[in-house]
Formats: sequence, C-alpha cells, structure tokens
Amino acid sequence: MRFSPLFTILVCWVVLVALHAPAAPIVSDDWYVDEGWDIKKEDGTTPAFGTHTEPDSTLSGNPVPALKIARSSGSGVENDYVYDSGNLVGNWANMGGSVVQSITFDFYAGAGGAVDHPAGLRLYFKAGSGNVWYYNFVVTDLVSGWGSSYGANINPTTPLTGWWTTGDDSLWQSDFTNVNEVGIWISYQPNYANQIYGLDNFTLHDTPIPEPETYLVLGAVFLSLAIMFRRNLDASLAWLRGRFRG
Ligand SMILES: [Ca+2]
Repeated sequence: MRFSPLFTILVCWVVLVALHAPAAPIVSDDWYVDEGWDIKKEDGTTPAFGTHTEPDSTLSGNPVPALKIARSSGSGVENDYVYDSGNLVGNWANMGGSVVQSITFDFYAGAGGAVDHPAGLRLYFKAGSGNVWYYNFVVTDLVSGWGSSYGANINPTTPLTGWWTTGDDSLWQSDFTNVNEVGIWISYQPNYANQIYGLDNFTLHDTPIPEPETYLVLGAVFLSLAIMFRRNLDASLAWLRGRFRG
C-alpha cells in the first residue's frame, strides 16, 4: 500500500498532536496573586499544624510564585487540609455543571531529612452534604522538589477508581454539584522540623488526564503506524528535503 508523502506526514502529525494534547483547563489557581486558599487541621480546627503563604516567591513554582506550606516543628502524626473555599463560585462549586473530568496540580516536596516527600498526600473535596471525598497519592512516587501534573480523573456521574469517602458513597453525583472545599490533605513527616511543601497550578480540566496505560496503548499504535509508514516516511522525508532544498 502506498500513500502520498503529504498524507503520510499529515497522519504522523495528527498522531503526534493527539499524543501531546493537553487537557483543557476550566479553572486554574497559579498564585500569581493570592488565590484565597486556607489551611486547617484535619479535625477542622485552627490554627493548623502548618502555615501557608500565598503568593510565595521563594519556592519558584512554574512559573513563580506558588503557595508555600511550612511546618516548623513536628510531634507525631499531624494532618492538615490546604484548600479553597471562599472562592468557590461557578465552575469550582458545581464540578458536575462544568463537567470536570480531571484535577491536576504541581507539588513541591521539600521535607528535608531522609526523604523529601510528606508522609501522606491526598486530593480532596468536601461537599455540602458533609461528605469528604479523597484520592490518595503514593508518596514515594513524588519527586524531590517540584513535580508537575500530579492529579486524578474525576467524573460527574460515577466515582472513578481511587476516590473514596468514609461517608455515604451513594451521594457522589449530588456531592459533585455542591462542592464547599477543594484542595489537598497533607500528612507531615512525624517528629521532623522545618518541612517545606508547595502547590502550584491547581487546575480543573474538562477532559481526563491520560493514564499510563493510555500512553502505552498510544505508544503501541504509534509504533505500528511507524512500521506501516516507514517506507512512506523515508520517501516523505526525502520529498520534504527536496522541497526545502529547492
Ligand atoms: Ca505559579
């Protein structure tokens, strides 16, 4: 089977674009200004164990500035919520109405000590019903310093794998349209002082983030196409070179 050089180039381009298509952001907090986030203990009381500073330019971020979370002393297991509630209007509060499909964020792990990651990290949202929904991250997967595009897929009609609540899990669909808080739950390293963490580009998207399996499938498809089109591709590149040469 032979395809024209232009057709081959077009197919390769479409595949490459599909591989790199980013999720479209609905809302994104980048801390270029104070985004109005807050911090509290896991039981809801304040002051929290840690402090938050926004915007903070000492952590860099992508780009500068970001939100800084600091824990100056440590005594046993301590958990805080770092969250947005005051600015939950429109798309933030009604994630079902705006059809949120995923949430991603950049996270800075700078605990110091033996490892830089926190003892625990979850994405969470709290609904008007009182339900708190969590998505756990494997903290050993977090890179030291800034790591980008951590996140989870989320769906307005069905709780996706990974999301859980200790409350009534039949309320997912209605909880999704009545969000009071959204943010991260962080568990500090026990008994370790001067821990620094950070948050940037906390974003709600209208498309899912690709799972690693999706990349594998896309990779396999691309490889098959590459093998199929190899001869055509060689011809296409020669054709292109010829065009530019002359
Ligand atoms: Ca930023």
